[in-house]
Amino acid sequence: MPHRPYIVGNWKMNGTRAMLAEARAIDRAAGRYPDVQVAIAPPFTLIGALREAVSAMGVGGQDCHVNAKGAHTGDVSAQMLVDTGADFVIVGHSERRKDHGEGDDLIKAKAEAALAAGLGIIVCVGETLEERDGGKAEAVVSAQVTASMPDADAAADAVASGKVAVAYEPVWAIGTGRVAEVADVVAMHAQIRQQLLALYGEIGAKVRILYGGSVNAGNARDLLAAEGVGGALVGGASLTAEAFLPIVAAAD
Ligand code: G2H
Repeated sequence: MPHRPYIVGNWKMNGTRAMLAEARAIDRAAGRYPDVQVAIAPPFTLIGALREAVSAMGVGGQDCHVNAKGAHTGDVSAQMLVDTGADFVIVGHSERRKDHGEGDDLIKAKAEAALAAGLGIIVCVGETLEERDGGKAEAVVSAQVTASMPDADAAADAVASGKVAVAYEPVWAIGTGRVAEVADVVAMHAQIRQQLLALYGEIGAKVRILYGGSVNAGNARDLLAAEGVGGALVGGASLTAEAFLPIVAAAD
């Protein structure tokens, strides 16, 4: 792996202040795994409180607007995420692509806005079941990487310092309990790596490529041991310390 493994909890639209206790428990344990980089992306409403509640792990947003400020009701900018204590932001999650009609151009603009604000980024890509069954998975993911990753001139410093990650999340594996075959994950990560090297040059080796989609305590060890897997983006199994910590331990 190019860097220490990166295990990121994506709480999605889950969590009130009562869940800060889980975050504290995760944080205390994360301190025992210094070789693993642990982070949680809670809903916007909890970022500030989470930042104050934890010390060993990173805190991130799940989305940001492309603009720094303005008349965009309900949106949050990358600068606002920084201001509230976030270190990174997830962009292009398939739930944003599907539920909010986000396309690659917008995702790329968000990624570049986040980097300009000083945030790390996790750019999500992944094919639908129909695309995989139709033999198009590689082409779909390739097109997403090409069109949604930030340009080299916008991203070089962040890439070189390990602040850029890609999450390969097959849409059909998200929240379904269905996990991709390890061999398919390895093949897709290798393809993404080649694209990153072509895009950023040799520093493209520093981009961590995470797997996401129904990662849990039972499958994490095999997935994280697979060639080219630099960590995991974890949804449902990140909501409690009991579920999340075995995944952190599996990365150690
Ligand atoms: C994929 C993943 C986290 P889950 O969306 O990004 O969620 O682990 O629940 O499939």
